[in-house]
Order: sequence, then C-alpha cells, then structure tokens
Amino acid sequence: MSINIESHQNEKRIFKPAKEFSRKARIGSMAQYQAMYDESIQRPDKFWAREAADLTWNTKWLKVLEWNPPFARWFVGGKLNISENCLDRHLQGPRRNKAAIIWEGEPGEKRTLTYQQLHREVCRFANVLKRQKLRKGDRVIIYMPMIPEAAIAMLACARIGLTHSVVFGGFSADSIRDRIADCGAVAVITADGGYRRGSIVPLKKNVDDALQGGTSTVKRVVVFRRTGQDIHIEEGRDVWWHREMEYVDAQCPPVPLDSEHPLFILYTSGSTGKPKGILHTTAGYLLGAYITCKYVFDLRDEDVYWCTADVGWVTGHSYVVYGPLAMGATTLMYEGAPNSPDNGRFWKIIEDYAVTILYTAPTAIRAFIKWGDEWPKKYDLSSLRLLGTVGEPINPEAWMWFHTVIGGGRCPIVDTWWQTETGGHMITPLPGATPTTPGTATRPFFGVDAAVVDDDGNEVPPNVGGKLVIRRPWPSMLRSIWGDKARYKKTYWSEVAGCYFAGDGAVRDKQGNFWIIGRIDDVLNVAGHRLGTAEVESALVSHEAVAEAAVVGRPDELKGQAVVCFVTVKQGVAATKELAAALKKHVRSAIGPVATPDDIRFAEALPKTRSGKIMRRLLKEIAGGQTVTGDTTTLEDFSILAKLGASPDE
Ligand code: 7RM
Repeated sequence: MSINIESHQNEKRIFKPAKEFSRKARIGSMAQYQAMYDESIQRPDKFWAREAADLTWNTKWLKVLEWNPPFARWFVGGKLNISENCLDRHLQGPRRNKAAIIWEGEPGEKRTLTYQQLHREVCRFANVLKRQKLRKGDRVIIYMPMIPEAAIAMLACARIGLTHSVVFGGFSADSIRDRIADCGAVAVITADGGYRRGSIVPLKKNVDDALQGGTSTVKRVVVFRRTGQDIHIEEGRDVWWHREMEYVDAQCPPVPLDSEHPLFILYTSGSTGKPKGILHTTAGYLLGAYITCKYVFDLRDEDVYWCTADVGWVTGHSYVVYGPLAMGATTLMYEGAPNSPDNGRFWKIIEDYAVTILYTAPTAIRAFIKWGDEWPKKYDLSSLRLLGTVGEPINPEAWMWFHTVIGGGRCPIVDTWWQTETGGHMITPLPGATPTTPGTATRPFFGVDAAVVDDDGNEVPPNVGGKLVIRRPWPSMLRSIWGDKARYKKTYWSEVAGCYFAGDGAVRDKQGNFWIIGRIDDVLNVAGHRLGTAEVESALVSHEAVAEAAVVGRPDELKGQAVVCFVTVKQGVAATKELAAALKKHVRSAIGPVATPDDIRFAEALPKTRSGKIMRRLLKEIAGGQTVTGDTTTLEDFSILAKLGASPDE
C-alpha cells in the first residue's frame, strides 16, 4: 500500500518548545525522552513497575505483564480502587480543599466541587447504588448530560466494582436499547434532561423509550433532576437521585479490586453496523490515563485544565475524569455547545477561570476559524500555557491558527493520536521536549512500539505509507470486545500477524515522526494511485475560502474511484462555479493531477457524529447518488442530510 504524502513532506515548519517551558517540564529534552523511551521498550517491567508505584495499591502485583497473545493481563495479582486513587488519596494533604471539578452549565450556572466534596458525593452515591442491590461486576448504563453527577456516577460505580457503560447523551433510544442488551445492564443512571444549544435533550424520555416493552434486563433507573421538566416516573423502577441521597451515609470504603476487574465498556463503531463494546479494566487503564496526564499534559497542581470532550467518549473518560483526578488536578467541565449563547463561549470560559491547558478537537478548531478571529480576540487568553488536539488528523492551517490566535504563539501543541481501544495517548509530542510540525502527532509515547508496515507486516521505509500497528501490549489497551473474544482477535490482531492493527494508515518521516493519514477505509484508489482523503481535505482547507471539507470516493468506471469533495465555505464567501473551479486547481497544484477533484459540492454543513467525526459513509452514499441507508443514529443534525446539495457542475 502506498499513500501520497507529498503535501506532508512539503511541510517544513518546526516549532521547538520554549526554553522556559522545557526548563519546568517533567521531560525537558529529546535526550531525556529518548532515554526513557528506550528503557520503556528494553526493560518494560522495570519501567512500568516504577510508574505504577505512583498509584495507591491495596495489594501489590506479583507480575507486571502476562501476555497470551492477544490477551494481556497487567499487574497480575494486584488490587486497587480507581475512585480511591482519584479521590481518597488526595484528602491527606493540601489538595483536600482544592477544586477537583469546576463546572459551568450551558445556561450559565457555576459549581465547584473540592476533592473533599467530590469524595463525599461519590461515597454517598455509591451507597445509593449499594442500596439498590447492585453488586460487584454488575453493568450500569450512565446516560447523562455533562454535569458533575456524570463523573460522580462513574466514580461511584468504580468505587464498588460496578462496570459502567457511558452512553453519549446525544444517542437515541435505539442506541441505548442495543447497548443495554449487549452488556446486560441492570441499572441506568440518567437525568430528566440536559441543555444543548439552548434546547433541552429529553434524556429520561429516551431511556423510557429504550426500556419500553418491559423485557429489558434493567431493574432500576436513577434520575438526576437537571432541567426540572415534567417526566414520567415508572413506579417500582425509577427513583430520584436527590431523594435517594437525602438519607444516606457518607462513609463508603473503596472496594479493593483486582487489577483486571472490568472498569468500563464503551461502545464504538466498527466496520459493521453493530457497535463494539470496548472493554477496559482497572489498573492498566488507570495507569495509562494517569501517566499520559503526567507527561503529555505535564499537569501541575496549579493548572486549570479543560478537556472539552463529553464524558460519553473515551476522551471524556480518560481526560476529563480519570486521568486528571488521579493526578489531583483541577478539571473543568462545560455542559453545552461552543456557540451558546454566542461564538465566544469557549474563550469566555478560558478568561473567566484562567484556564491553563486546553484540549479539544480539530473539527472544533475549524468551526472557530469559520466563525472569525473577532471572537477569541475579545477575551484574555494569556492564562493558556499548553494546547492539545485529538480525534482526527489536524490540517496545518488549523494547527497554525490554534498556535497563533489561541496560543498567542507561546503554547506548545500536543497533537495526540489514540483510540477508544488504546485507552490513552499513543503517539504524541511531549510538550517540553518534542519539536512539533503542523500535521504530525510525532513520536510514540513510553512503552508504545508503533510501526508502519506493509500488507505482509514488514516495516516500510521512511516516507512510504502503510498500516499503523502496535507491536506489543501496553497497560491501557482494550482487553477484549465485550462478549466477543473472536471479534476482538479478528478485528485487532489478525490483520497483521502478531500486531495490534489500529485501522489507520500512517507514514513515518526520516526524523521518525508519525503522520497519521486517517482510517484505511478512507483511502481512495484513483486510477491506480492511492490517495488519502485527509490529504485532499487538507489541501482544500488550505484555500482561503474554505472552512471545512470532507472527501470521499465515488465509483468511477474509468478511474476506479472519483474524488468527491463536500465543502463548506467561510462566512461571507459565495459558493460559485468559479470557486469550485479554483478549488479543483488548488488541490491539483497542492497534491498533483491525480488528486484533482471530480466534484466539488458546496454544503451548509457536513454530517457529523456528535463527537465531531465526519460521517463518510453517508457522504459516500450521497456522492454515489444513492439514497442514504443504514444506521444514522449518531448523526448530529439530521436536517443536514436534506441540505447536502448537488454539485454546481450539474
Ligand atoms: C481518541 C479518539 C479513533 C480514531 C483513530 C484515528 C482518529 C484520533 C487522532 C486521529 C489523527 C490524531 N478515539 N484520530 N486522534 N487521527 N491524529 N491526533 O478519537 O476511537 O473515537 O477514534 O480517530 O483515525 O483511529 S476514537
């Protein structure tokens, strides 16, 4: 397999961490990174044992790793509790009265929970769950808005050994029903509703619909009152959170749990229609979330850290809740949309709380670019010291905008590549050490043996595209797909013998930096030339008129596949035939004739999942002139489907 990476090779800008930043950072030079990386690969047991000693254990492990490919057990024989690691151990010293969670609701309410207060709420809610006869190993669905109670529910489950499965608040009743059925959940924790872009999401109503028919395994629904709207209460099944919390003990000792005790199941889409329940366990997952917060965000007690992800995604699990709290950090949670009440909301939050670290998604950054620089310019962003991105390849234009307009040119950017399956960052810069270049996630994190290989599993030379694989287990790796070991084996460990196959294509340059091209299934074959859709997209958004672009293949008799581009333009730009012609020329000159778009289709918006991933399957069907079929439950705005107009050429 080969991927055209000319446009990447042309990117020569290098940004070195400022001396001042490096001096204070835990890892302050590439030499230090390299020495630690080498140790993590050559003497993994020693490396991981040392890092794991940062955690609070009830029983020390006997063996760091037991590897029966493709099944791993980490810290075998050890026992710990994640909620104890995130809460109790911070109560002994000065963190006791430090803000653990700073929260802002979309309508504007503000709440701060100190470590002591959060600990108390988690203990009380864990006792509520115990009283509902929930027992260690039971599965519990959490379907909540972005409110502190979502984190409280997760930590309370973890405290007593319940396995949680958070379902994103934007998912439908059908998705909830499927997930309940797949994991055999016995309880649901939800809210009456949540706020999103000024309207109310009917969470409880969706749960009611999911449970309709009465055949569900769910026996109990706990409802938090967020909006106060009228909801149905099913007698004998539903209870109010606040009622249950009225008369409950605040003492709840954390249960020591086996290192491999199932912590959570998180559903993620695969190549088939049925989402996969990615299973993460206790000690290895915690260590992965913890150690990446420690070295990648270089989190400090003084930081005000904001990861904008929803807890319904893995990023919310590892980098809103578990990682930062295990570090004893202050984590900010915001309930709503970035354009509510206006396009300046994020920047206002950063100014109001003096946020120091901002971790967000390229898709959000491109929206901000489209909305215009006047919004961030209204606010004081000088508190920021570090920026991060995740979720998709970041195009150099978005990177540069983030760097200059938001980071004021002084903040390093960590472009972190990882997946639901990996639990934590895998390929990422370390902010005090790694020189960065827009578009590359740079180097593997400690213990990550990443490589780019061909179809036979042989490592390819520099600047040649291939499959991104991980050649050995790592602590926060998924342990299986819930209830389907065969699918786990087949999906992740069969494509390339002996390796974990990530599903992404990548290129490694001569300096050893990884450039993630995107999902392998997003690679086109145009007249025998393979072309990453992300590359064409990057070329398109480098044009001054373009806000966002998604590129898909359309079957073509002559070329195999034709390149179809869905494009949204920046405010004030007219979507004309002339512009379409100019964009074709632009892509052609950026990448080469093979990449010349066949169709440019202007759209008001692109169809995206609620986590911001463009739904390429829908676009492929639209591009191919088919009607849209299959699962569209993750689509954020259904009206977009109707609006995806025809090509101006037609
Ligand atoms: C954390 C998360 C995983 C997929 C992954 C990639 C893409 C994520 C980056 C990225 C390029 C990045 N989990 N991806 N981060 N591609 N650079 N920094 O997103 O399971 O929802 O998605 O996202 O394709 O395979 S996820």
